[in-house]
Amino acid sequence: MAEFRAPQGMIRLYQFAWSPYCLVQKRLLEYSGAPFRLVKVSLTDRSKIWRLTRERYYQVPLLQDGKRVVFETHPDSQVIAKYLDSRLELGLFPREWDGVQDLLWRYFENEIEGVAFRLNDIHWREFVPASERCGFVRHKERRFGRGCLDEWRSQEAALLSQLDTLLVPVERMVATRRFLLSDRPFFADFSLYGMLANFLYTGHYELPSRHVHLREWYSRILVASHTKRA
Ligand SMILES: N[C@@H](CCC(=O)N[C@@H](CS)C(=O)NCC(=O)O)C(=O)O
Repeated sequence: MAEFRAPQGMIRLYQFAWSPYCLVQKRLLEYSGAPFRLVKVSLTDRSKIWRLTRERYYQVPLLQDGKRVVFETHPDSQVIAKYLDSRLELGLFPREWDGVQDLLWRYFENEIEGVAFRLNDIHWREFVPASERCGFVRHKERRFGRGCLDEWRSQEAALLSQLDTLLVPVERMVATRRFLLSDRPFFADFSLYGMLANFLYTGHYELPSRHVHLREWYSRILVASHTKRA
């Protein structure tokens, strides 16, 4: 686990508001009921993260808990969530679902995220601060090619239909359960929530109307709060 000593203080989540991966951890912290603080991170200047991790990481989210600094170690790791799960006893990774949850969060944080963030990014001018717009476009075009943002706008209908199809297995999962795997949320529920909260961030979109159980699940996970089990 990537862990270094840092100044005293409560749980801090270093993030920017529409990041799907930050939305996962923010909802998870809200669910836990533990006091925490959000620390806004610039899209382009990651020097704060770089310094806190002694030049080992520059992505968000990053968690600081008193003297501990916790961050991911590879693209599909869940170091922060597992740390919070054990620290706050949330029961998000029950042994009987080991492996299944790994498959689910990989699907959510790659397949679903890949379509959802493109749809949200179509509306980038509405949420990227003016001072960061150049850095934002530069970052996207370096990764996805020149003109990618306009290209995604031209593909909006196809991307929405792709997302609708990618959510069919999820709709079937929550057709018979209150949450994805059980009557209470596990980590996979928060993982999916973050990807969909990013998609819904600007208010331009709604969850597909035919996925009625998914829409009910979303209103449940949005307000779920942890109750200590006897
Ligand atoms: N697997 C990581 C992914 C984190 C990630 O990709 N964060 C993005 C923001 S959504 C980031 O900071 N990308 C690097 C950059 O913006 O320079 C996680 O779950 O935390």
